[in-house]
Amino acid sequence: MTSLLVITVLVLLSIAIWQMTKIFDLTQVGASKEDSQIATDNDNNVQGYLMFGFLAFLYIFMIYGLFKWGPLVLGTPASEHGPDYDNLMYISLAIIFLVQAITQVLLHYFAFKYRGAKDKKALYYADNDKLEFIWTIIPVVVLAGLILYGLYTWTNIMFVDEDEDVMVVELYAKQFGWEARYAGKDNVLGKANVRLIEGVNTMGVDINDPNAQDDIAVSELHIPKGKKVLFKMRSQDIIHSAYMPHFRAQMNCVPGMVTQFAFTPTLTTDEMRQDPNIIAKVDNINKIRSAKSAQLVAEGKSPLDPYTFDYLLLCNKICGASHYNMQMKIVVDTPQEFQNWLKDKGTIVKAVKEEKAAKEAEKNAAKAPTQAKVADTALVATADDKVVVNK
Ligand SMILES: [Cu+2]
Repeated sequence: MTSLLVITVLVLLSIAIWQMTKIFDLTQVGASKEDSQIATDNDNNVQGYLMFGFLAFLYIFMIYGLFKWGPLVLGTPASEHGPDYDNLMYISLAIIFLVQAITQVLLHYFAFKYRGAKDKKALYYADNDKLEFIWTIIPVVVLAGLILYGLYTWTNIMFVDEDEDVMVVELYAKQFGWEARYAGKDNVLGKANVRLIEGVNTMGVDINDPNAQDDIAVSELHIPKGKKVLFKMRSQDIIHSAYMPHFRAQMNCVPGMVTQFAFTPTLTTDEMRQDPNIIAKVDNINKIRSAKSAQLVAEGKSPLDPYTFDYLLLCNKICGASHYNMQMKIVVDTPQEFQNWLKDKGTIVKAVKEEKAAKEAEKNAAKAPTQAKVADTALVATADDKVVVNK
């Protein structure tokens, strides 16, 4: 609503300025004034220097952006393939940065140098094969190199050896949250289908499937350091994207199909909390939080909790109103801690059976008092000689 109001005000303001310039022009009628449609030397000079002004703006904004937002980059990668991924990105960024820095200067300088002047004539210059060859072949070589390097990195990251000892974990996306399922001892996920979702079986696991018998559902994801984890992603409703930025991992979750991504975590949550980059980030966030807390306390509200670092699984597809909050905590444990954490988690099959039994018991309990009630009603009816039917 506020933005609509702001846009309306801006539109009205521009119309007002436009009308005022028209009125101003009308008041100048008859005065001696240069109003030719052809640019004069003065016009050309102004345009030429404006080009330089724009170049200065581009560079100042670029340097400002580097200092202001540069520290927001993700920092130390926490997965085995993370450094390869970062190298590819930094090399691509460095090339883009260098090329744009050079071409911007050339573009703006030549626009200034060859600005219009009264006695200057344009030179007719048909073509130059040598020049065209140079400015075609250099980008071709650089881009081909970059693409090949990208393809090589991509296949390395995405390749999962079927015989390799990997731990299979399912990530299930839905508006607006995540659930995870461990494949259990057999390391094979049981079949699942959205039509089987019922009660505690929120992921629609087929509890009659032999592979599903040892599957475990959790709402907080733990993974062991140094073990390759193969994530199988599903979605219940629309396209989501499983995004684990610290591990440099992202994969779309598409309804009706299973997608996958595998990586090996290299730093436990505790180790990552000791990382100088993360310490600096956490300090910065807590500085912002304490300023906000002081404000909240002044307003008589409760202050914010201090922030501690945790790995996160986020959704990276704008999937609806609460998309921003679609996240799940990830904890990287040492292998021993992970085993301890997992060992007392119950299976989905067990939870479904327990729910069924509880429902059954509830039904029986509900049935018993109803029978007693019927008997009472019958008694009342005979005593008062009235028919009392199920009030
Ligand atoms: Cu989402």
